[in-house]
Amino acid sequence: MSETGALDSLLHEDRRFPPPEPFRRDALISDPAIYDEAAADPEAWWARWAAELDWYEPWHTVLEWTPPHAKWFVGGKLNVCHNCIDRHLEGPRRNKAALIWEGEPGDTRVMTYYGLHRRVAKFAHVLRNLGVEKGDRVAIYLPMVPEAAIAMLACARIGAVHSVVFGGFSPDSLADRIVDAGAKVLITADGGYRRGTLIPLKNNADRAMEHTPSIEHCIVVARTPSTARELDVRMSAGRDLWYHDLMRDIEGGVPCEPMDSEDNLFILYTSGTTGRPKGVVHTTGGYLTQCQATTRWVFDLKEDDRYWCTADVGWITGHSYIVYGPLANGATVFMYEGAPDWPNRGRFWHLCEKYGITVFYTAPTAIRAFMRWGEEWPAKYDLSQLRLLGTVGEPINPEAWMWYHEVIGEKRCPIVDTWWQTETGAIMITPLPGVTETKPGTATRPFPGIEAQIRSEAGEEVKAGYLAVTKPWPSMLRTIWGDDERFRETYWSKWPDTYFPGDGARTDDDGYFWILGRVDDVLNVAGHRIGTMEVESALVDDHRVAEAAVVGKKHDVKGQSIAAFVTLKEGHEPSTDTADELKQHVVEKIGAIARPELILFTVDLPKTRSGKIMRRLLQDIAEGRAVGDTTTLADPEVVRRLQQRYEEG
Ligand code: 6R9
Repeated sequence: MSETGALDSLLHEDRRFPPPEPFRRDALISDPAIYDEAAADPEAWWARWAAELDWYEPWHTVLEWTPPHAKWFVGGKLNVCHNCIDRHLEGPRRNKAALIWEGEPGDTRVMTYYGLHRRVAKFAHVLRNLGVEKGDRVAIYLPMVPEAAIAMLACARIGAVHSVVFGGFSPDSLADRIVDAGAKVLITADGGYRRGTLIPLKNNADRAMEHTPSIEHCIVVARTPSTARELDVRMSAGRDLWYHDLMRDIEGGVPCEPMDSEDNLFILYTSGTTGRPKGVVHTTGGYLTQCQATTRWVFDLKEDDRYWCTADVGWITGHSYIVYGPLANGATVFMYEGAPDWPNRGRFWHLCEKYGITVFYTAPTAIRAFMRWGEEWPAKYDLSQLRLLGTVGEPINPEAWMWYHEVIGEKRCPIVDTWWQTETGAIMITPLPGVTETKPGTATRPFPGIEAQIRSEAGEEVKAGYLAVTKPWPSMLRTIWGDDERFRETYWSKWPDTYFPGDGARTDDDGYFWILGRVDDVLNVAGHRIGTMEVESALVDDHRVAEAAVVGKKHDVKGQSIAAFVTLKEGHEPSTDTADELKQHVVEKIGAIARPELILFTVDLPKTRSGKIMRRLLQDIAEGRAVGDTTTLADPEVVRRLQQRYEEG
């Protein structure tokens, strides 16, 4: 189907799903009046949410807005760890499961709020003894084990700023992030499991630490059996310390550090349009307020739910919807270490049955993989405990939505398609499951208290154009770590005082938002954000490559895959081996998530007369479409040759 054909059919999607009556009856929110109430005075509205947290000192001003810088709950003091753990200890949640965890090999752990508190308070003490002070940065490079959450919360407890780096990133990517943040301590593990093999995290960390002078200590969690000799873990005396030794030797925990509402909570790196990832900075009071509010209402979270978000804690979804949002609500969070297809393609559904999961939050790319694996896998398991389903990370195509609704939700569960970003910190556009009539493929409406529009380049409100967030919101990023200019330039320069998220969108007759995907040079591969320039830099880093241009290519399961057009330097010949080596080079430079699926060698790249590579044309070629307007090209012949090569395979 042509691009416009696909769009038309999307916008004529007229299947509608009002909240199922039994769900609506029990939902926390079922009255649409809530939208008007919030819109009437968004600041007062958010202040009511903030008041649900424990504060050591109240704020004097809800919002100070000096665009593009916002401060929320100014003057207030609180601690995120206290709000996620300590305050639940008074009362029945003390013995409630906070974290239920299963490792890929099938090992399990359960931590009550009491047990989580004890570990976090002790580990916070460990960090402090190692000289970590309020405001210091701590890098976390862990698999999906409870210690990842423990480490994040321990940082929050003492006011250290964590920077979690996804365990799939390469040593180079880890080193770049550590250097940029100036982290003092690195927390990692000997290894982690992925589809039955061990990922050598400590070895990766060692390679990274060759380039990170700021690191004073590396704390290593023993995740794998001591018999896993293949990992060959080496501990450098003085620098490297085992987590279990430190925890055994420490006596007692430390109390929570009262933090200013605007003190930094964490940095999380994400891809942008340049080769260098940006450290998105989130602060304390506003972030936790919006995490708590959205987790409770979007997921209709109740005391006895078993909640599972399948993201990795290395991404924002893991930060806000595995750790901070659910724990702030005193929920029971299920956490799983491994892949959905190990040891077989029924693993997730087995886990849903085994743990009685009631609320399940995953990504469209996973849903498309499940569809492809077939209905027989979920059919083997009892999914009757599920009552609400969510998606995040990329637009969900209506077919995948319908499959999710029918096969996993058994037509009983509302689906919340949630649009948001690393930068927004928490959910922004989403149905409220007891209120909103959903349609497959749309994230529907802004959450109460959030204001968004679709705008033209010139800033007029239009039916199709760019998504814009028109009012500040509590969990918004405050800046880019060490680069406020880039913060202004990237998000606030398109229109005055308005946030530009980088997504295209359309609206329909109901005023619903249909998010169409990135309009900048950022790819979305299996829900992971990857900058085209990052991949291009990794490619030209190979001594044979003269120039590279990277584009996204439609992919049935991943949404997009990476296609790279590469010109080689004089004296190097294109070959399948070279293509494979270049793919591997990208994996080593960035990580497996950035592996190009296709490398096409070319003697020239299509450029404008001013020398800009025309990625749009390359994307047309990669996706096998008729090539668009070539009149601005310096040499239209280049495109013809490329297309020919592409068709020859
Ligand atoms: C939370 C997260 C953000 C980008 C965002 C957009 C895409 C996320 C979406 C969606 C359509 C949704 N995106 N959710 N597109 N519908 N429900 O994914 O953060 O990794 O920073 O990615 O993902 O393009 O701009 P992040």
